[in-house]
Amino acid sequence: MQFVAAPARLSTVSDAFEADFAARLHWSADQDAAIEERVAAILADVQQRGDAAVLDYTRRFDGLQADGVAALELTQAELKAAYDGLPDAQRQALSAAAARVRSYHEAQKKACGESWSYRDEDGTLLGQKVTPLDRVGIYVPGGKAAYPSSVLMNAIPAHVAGVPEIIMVVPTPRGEKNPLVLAAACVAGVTRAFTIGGAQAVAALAHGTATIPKVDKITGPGNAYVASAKKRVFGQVGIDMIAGPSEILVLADGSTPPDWVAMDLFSQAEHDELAQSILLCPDAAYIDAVQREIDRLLPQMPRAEIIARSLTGRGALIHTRSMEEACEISNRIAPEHLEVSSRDPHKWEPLLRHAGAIFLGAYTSESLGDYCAGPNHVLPTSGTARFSSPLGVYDFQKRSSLIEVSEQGAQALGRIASVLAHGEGLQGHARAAEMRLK
Ligand code: HSO
Ligand code: ZN
Repeated sequence: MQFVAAPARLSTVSDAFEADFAARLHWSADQDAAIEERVAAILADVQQRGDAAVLDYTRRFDGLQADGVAALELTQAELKAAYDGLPDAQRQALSAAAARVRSYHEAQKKACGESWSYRDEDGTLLGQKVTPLDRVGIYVPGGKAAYPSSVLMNAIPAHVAGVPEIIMVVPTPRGEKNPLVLAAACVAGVTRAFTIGGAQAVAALAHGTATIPKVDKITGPGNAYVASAKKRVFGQVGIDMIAGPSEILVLADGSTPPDWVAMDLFSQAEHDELAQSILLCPDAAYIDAVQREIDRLLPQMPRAEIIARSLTGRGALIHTRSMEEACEISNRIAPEHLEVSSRDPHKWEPLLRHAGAIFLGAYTSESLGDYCAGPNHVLPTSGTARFSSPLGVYDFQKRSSLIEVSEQGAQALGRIASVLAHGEGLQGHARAAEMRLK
């Protein structure tokens, strides 16, 4: 079967550019009313019947029979055995990736995850106390999107944050376990793991059952059912983000071998036919060269069909007037992954404001970031990098303000508070402040 990957060819000088650009970029995760209804029913059922409901859905959706939910728990010994049983190359790669992801998140914790305080001139102490969450749930998809790397990217920052209990759930259709996923759970410091999934697993984590502990926050990717369930339990528990299809934007000055760039575009396109791969470049001949490499390389790809659909449906090769203009357009898109494939990436980086992760220079393939560079691969998608950040240690921590007012401080603050409290008509507030005045 021959597939054709024909990303749209756009040019900023064309009158049609704005319209073409908007049409390519537009995408909405349509809320499927049937899914919403089914998820609502599952959540209610699990909340009411607990373990019994979880067992029923696991039997029905995953074809997995068990006497009780306890039988669906994976023991630490089983996780360790999966790790020990991996082929050497996989075990070493997993450990090396985990070590780098851990170091990165430790640095992140040092830089922005520590408590701080100061005393003002009255001797009043003010500060912020940072504490880890008590217990978090990590959702790991099963089946075709079972990524061991995502186990690392969710569990390691939680572990580094100091979360004492990390509960992993992973659907395991017909009981077929993915050894790399179990091994990743072992390396990443997962505390308990259950072979359950779908909306029923999200419900169990959010509300707790006799067997599944109730958590404070649920992170991790999932299908439409999982996404809908996470949205619904938000408020009851925290959630990370609702991830859309993967995206890559390559900003190229024409100095990188075009087959490297073509393969980088494939790397995200192969995730999903709704994934988005975009090239921005001021050199028209280079864009032609990348398209030629796309045509040449596609037939070699096992996932050629998905790549072809993704590139043809949502991909774009955009000719710009300059690199500066390419940077502006990139900011408008706010991609999940942004590769600056340039001889001089540091010249352009200051112009780039919105992106989940920025990969500088020809050697920094986005795929290295997906597995082992160190930074998190759970990133804002669908333009949400305009206002949100990669998953990090900070997602598994919270902050409490600390205030210790000195006797002297109470005099100055008491007068201010008293005036404002009277202004709000709140006598109790005013008098509490005034009682401390000398
Ligand atoms: N690129 C994905 C993460 C991933 N890639 C996992 C390979 N495995 C996030 O957008
Ligand atoms: Zn990827």
